[in-house]
Amino acid sequence: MPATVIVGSQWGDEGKGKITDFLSQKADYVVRYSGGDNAGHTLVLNGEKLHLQLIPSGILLENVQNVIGNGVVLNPLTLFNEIDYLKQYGVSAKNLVISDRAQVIMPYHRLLDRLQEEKKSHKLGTTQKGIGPAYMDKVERIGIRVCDLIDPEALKQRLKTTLAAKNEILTKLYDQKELNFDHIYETYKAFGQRMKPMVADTSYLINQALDENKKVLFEGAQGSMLDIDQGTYPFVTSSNPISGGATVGAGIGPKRIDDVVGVAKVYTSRVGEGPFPTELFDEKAQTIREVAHEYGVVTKRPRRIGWLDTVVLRHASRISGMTQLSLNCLDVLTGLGTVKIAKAYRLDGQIIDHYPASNQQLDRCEPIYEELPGWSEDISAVTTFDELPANAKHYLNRVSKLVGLPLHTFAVGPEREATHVLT
Ligand code: 2SA
Ligand code: MG
Repeated sequence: MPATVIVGSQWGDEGKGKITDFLSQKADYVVRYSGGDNAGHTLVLNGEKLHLQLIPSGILLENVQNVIGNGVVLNPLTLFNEIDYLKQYGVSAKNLVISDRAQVIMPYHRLLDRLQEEKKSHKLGTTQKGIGPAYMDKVERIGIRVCDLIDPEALKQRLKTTLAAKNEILTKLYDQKELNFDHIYETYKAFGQRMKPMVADTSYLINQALDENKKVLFEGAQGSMLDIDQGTYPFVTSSNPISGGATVGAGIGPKRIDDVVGVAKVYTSRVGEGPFPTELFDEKAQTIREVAHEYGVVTKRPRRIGWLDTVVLRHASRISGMTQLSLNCLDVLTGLGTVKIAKAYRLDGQIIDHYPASNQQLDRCEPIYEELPGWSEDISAVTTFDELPANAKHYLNRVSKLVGLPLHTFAVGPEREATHVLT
């Protein structure tokens, strides 16, 4: 696996951080390529849970070079908070490099994210981290990049123009007070100077590493169904979490990628608004939410829960060219009784096996389920596929068949050690 992309196959929180952490034991580089501190990656270190929002999940391993790529929108405040947080656990951030081309999340982005959400009649349920507004500035070409942040003169010039435009919006559209230039400038200039030793042309570094046959993992954030192009628009994030996002967001050519690992939970969760055909509202959903602690890492919101949807998984596999599947949280289904998998939808009397673009059509889609017998044996100590109860094996095989991807790993708990590779 010289270059492997790890992609969420659902609406985020599939356990990508754990798979990245697991695979990064053999990796030389771990690269974040999209999103920002809206991601919530949970890692387990010596039995203790660690939460990261921005720093790549390979940071727990000393020999791994961690990279924040150009496709990321970076909040310096979160970066330094996480560096200090990791220090408390004895983890050093000396192996972290930041792209000089990454966009910086500024205070007005956070503010505008909240104000925009408050004003909307149909809320998106964003994480309010300023992600959308920062990507808007990138596309509008008024963003501040890391290379500007570390250069006081460039920062002054860029901030002057952009802040004037933002203040106009804040005062005229939202009835807010103007933000003070000097305060932002001084704070962000200081951030830039602290960040400077970590900044590099990361595309150059990654390509060089690949030339030397080093193993590079590209760590996806959010999930395929939150992709700005291929997800449940407009209920999506503002970046491309899919594998194509790794080429753009890390500065590598598409032919560089060898494997694309799709990560999914054996059920579905979603946080925020938007379509969710297999959503459950009964006590099974409640049980799953409590057993698996399905609450947002960043916002603490309870996540919506539903059955596994292989229409979603096939869509995700197709748009990212997935080569293998990693299935997490098998233990969560233990003792639930009969389990269901959606294999197609019924739309206006027709059976369809692909995910429609139109939200109006999605509202009319009814999942067609396959019911499978459950299992009640405790599987938390299982280490090989063969040791699993027959019904659990059958379930995994069925998912793999319906999605059309070989199963790469399955996990029976949140720890790194609870993830097992199929041989
Ligand atoms: P945003 O903030 O602009 O990216 O929000 C747009 C939509 O994307 C969803 N989104 C997420 N969904 C699942 N997990 C995410 N990360 C955190 C986590 C979220 C949290 O790991 O739990 O703590 O709530 C994530 N980030 C963005 C978001 O809910 C909107 O639907
Ligand atoms: Mg998450």
